[in-house]
Amino acid sequence: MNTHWKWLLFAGGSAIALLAVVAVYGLPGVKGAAPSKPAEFNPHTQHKMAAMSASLPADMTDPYLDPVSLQMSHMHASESEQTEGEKAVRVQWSWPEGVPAAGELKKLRLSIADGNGQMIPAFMVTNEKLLHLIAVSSDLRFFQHVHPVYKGEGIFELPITFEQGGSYKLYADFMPEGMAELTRTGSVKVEGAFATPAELVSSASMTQHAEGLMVTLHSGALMAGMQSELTFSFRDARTGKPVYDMEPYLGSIGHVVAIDEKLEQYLHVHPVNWAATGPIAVFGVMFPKSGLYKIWGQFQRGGKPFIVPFVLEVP
Ligand SMILES: [Cu+2]
Repeated sequence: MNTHWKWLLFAGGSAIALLAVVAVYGLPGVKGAAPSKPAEFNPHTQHKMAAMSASLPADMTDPYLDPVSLQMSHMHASESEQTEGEKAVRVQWSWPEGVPAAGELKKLRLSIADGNGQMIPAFMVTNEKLLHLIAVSSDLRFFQHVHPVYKGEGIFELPITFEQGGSYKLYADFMPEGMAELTRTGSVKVEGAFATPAELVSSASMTQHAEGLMVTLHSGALMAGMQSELTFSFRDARTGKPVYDMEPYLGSIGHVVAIDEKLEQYLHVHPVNWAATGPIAVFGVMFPKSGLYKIWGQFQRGGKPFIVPFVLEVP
């Protein structure tokens, strides 16, 4: 029942967002001329239009992009939607071999317990893993997305190393059996040399080269609190041709993590067109607050996973 509500709310929110997009951008194909007949409501087209709103070139389309997959796309339960039992779930972060200094490999342990202090015995697989751990330096320069191994009895472990000294924030995404997917945070202070924290500035270009590809982030009309889309497009860097042989990374065409400069907002988003192999990967996002966000897109091609980071101002 709870899940149904979330879906209804999400579908409703999406519909409003799509209508807003139509209102702002108008209907494609009817520019400058009055339409001979009223535009029919076709959810398929409507959704494509939302993708097109992110000023996508004509050769960047995905015929498999449809509203069903939009609803199937993954959403984390926000704090307010969580049950009392979910809210009570705690992660204890510990370093059984000591806290690592820069460059040292040390074991990180996560112990996950419910509100009664009972270890949580079982977790569901999400995106091919039982637990996803994102670690970022406080200036968002360093980013890791790793998968601690389940040892049973609510305990996950992973040897991890941090390139530089400084403060790191840790985010664990996991789904205890019978609960929604939850995110819990921790932090670690890593001794050792660290460079002056880099100031976060908006990316000058929304195109980057990675693994022989030209990857472009199309963000369309973003606004805090509004459902919108981030679309990544992939071209061969030499020929400029759209690329159709992207490979699944952790079960879908890609993953996006977004964190704001104050490290208060955290989004882990899965693609709408999760089964696509290019030339675009579309992510439904809602930035909870305005501000400067760093966005890491994770993709794979030719057997090689890669990360493309961008920095975006969300009004
Ligand atoms: Cu992961």
